[in-house]
Amino acid sequence: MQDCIFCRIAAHEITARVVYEDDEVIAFDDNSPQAPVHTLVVPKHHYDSIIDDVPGETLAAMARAVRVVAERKGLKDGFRVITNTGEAAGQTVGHLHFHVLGGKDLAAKLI
Ligand code: IU
Repeated sequence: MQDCIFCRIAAHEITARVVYEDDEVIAFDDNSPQAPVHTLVVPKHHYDSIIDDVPGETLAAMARAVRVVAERKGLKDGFRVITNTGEAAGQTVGHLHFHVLGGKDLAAKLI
């Protein structure tokens, strides 16, 4: 989708700090980090959110990318993965993405 910012990042039309990339997904640092590590895992194909018709292969590729991001960011003590779904949940970019958050103690509260 030409007007989708994450499609444009995936196509390298817009610069981002890429942490990991393969044929299916790209992972890059959030430009407004909410934790010391805040990386987004994004499928290259456009899906609106997790409740779009997302193939299992794509979800598996995203899960693999989460693991690589955690390794590359040194998140050995744990981290959080979230995907906001819909405006009421705070989804501001309408392209499926997982937030990988870590680098500080997240155990005290869920959100
Ligand atoms: P959300 O769950 O849809 O609200 O998450 C969108 C995230 O994308 C949010 O954390 C933004 O800071 C982040 N982001 C970005 O990293 N680069 C961008 O160009 C834009 C948003 I627009």
